[in-house]
Amino acid sequence: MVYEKGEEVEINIPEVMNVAEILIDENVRLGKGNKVALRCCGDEVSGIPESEYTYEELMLNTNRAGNALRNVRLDVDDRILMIALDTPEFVFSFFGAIKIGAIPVPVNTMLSSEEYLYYLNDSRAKAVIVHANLAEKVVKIAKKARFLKHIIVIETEKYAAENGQLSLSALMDEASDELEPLRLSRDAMAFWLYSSGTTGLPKGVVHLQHDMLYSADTYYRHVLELNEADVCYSVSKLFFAYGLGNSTYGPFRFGSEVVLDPAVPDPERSFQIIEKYGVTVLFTVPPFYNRMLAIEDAEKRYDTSSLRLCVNAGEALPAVTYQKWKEKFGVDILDGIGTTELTHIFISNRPGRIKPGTSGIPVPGYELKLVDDEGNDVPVGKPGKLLVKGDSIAALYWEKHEKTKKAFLGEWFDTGDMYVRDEDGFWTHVGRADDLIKTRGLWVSPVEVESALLKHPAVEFCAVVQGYDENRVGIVKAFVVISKDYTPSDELEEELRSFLKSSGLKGYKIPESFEFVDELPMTATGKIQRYKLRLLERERAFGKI
Ligand code: 3UK
Repeated sequence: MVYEKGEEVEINIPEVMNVAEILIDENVRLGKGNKVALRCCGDEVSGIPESEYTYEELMLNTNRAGNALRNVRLDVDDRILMIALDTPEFVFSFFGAIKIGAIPVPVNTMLSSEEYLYYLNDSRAKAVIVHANLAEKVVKIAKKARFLKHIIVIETEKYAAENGQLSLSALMDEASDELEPLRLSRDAMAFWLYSSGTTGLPKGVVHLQHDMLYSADTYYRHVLELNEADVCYSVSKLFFAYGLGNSTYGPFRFGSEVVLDPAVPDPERSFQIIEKYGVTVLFTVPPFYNRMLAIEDAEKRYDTSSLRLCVNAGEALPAVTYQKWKEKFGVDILDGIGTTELTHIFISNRPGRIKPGTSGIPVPGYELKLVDDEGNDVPVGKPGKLLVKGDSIAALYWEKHEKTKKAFLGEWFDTGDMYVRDEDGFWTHVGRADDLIKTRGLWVSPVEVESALLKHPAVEFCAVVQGYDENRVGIVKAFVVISKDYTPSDELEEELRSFLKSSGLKGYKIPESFEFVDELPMTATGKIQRYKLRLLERERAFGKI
């Protein structure tokens, strides 16, 4: 049976607590109030200035934000949707909300009004905190948001609050900077994140007070060994579980410094940020490491000598990317797998113990198990579905009882990932057990792409699966059986792409690769067997398992 327990470590979580107090105020109490906690690079496009805050200023602003929310009658357990760019205001309001027991729910800043309406109603949010340049998307649907009372706007130098909206900075100016954090059970609800699946609507992942602390005291303490000298910079944004840890609770737990960048990610800009702020730990995803590697002479043009470690998550890091990066910049990339439900990373390579192409070994404080479809143990060397146990697992999917029962199995969580463990104890990701596709760090459901494709007269049948580009980075791949009146050609491929685009499908969901085939693998009942195509693509990119 494949079962492994990570190193046992002591994790001290109080029975009664407020996680914002532990992560932020504790630094001031320990005499680190004058140390820089946050720097924001600023962004001209949205009119966000450069800024800098010490731990004491972070604490006081968090208190102000908490009081500001209370002053508009937000209180314990009230959900607050956050559509905010990576700025200090994000951090103040996220932890300010937690300080009064309210529940911040950060979501992707690039979604549509309709998607925000779903999140507002599903979470029953009483307020939304939104950057002024994005507020229009909320205003459009505000009347349909059944529980929404306040639109609180983060103003910038270019964008102001409009009629009927509240200004976060105005509310904070009027609010006291003293706040006694509301201490609750270690098992009280603290924050939510949303996660999508192959079918159905996104699921609210309900996290508890102790979850961030558990991740900080396992992964960030024992794998990254963050300390006061570290300067953390995450290209992945705060609204992703990955970015949230990298740019808040991970570094805050150890009094490190964080660099926030509100702008759209750009590899040249990332090198400038590393040099300017002396970044010591860089966090990003495989496609972005490849974009950084493609910048010519970056290793000569920029001083990256401050980097002591780089971290990869979101998708498997190809061994070639690891090697190229190490040759060019002389620093390791630690690949590790995390999920929104686990809060953060639970299998990871360790400094000095890296096997490129694998996710590494269990993080201290976590246990791993591989099972087959029936839940039976699988033998060593064979792929199985990964279950994980550890105290940062979310409590449930909000009001999605059936999905909750399938994924949260007592102390274990079913990740939906397929893994193999080798004799050296390293764990390799070999794909998803479901049909979900990951590309550019984002999820794509094959069903959505297939139904859009099927509307084109040339498409008889199709199957959309996880594919890989020449760097072994995840892409969307479409297998298409075309109708009699059409012949396969590059033009047809282009036509399908523009057809999908005009149907309103988001750019990252449009297949990067098309393959025209005579038939698709089918079950006896006529169901397309996507998993066979998925395995084929994997073997083409990585060879046989
Ligand atoms: C996949 C990986 C191979 C895997 C995340 C770090 O990505 C994060 O969370 P999501 O909920 O997605 C989770 C799923 O993504 N995955 C993530 N990392 C890797 N596959 N190698 C990897 N290194 O399918 C997993 O189930 O968006 C990452 C920290 C917190 C996170 N939430």
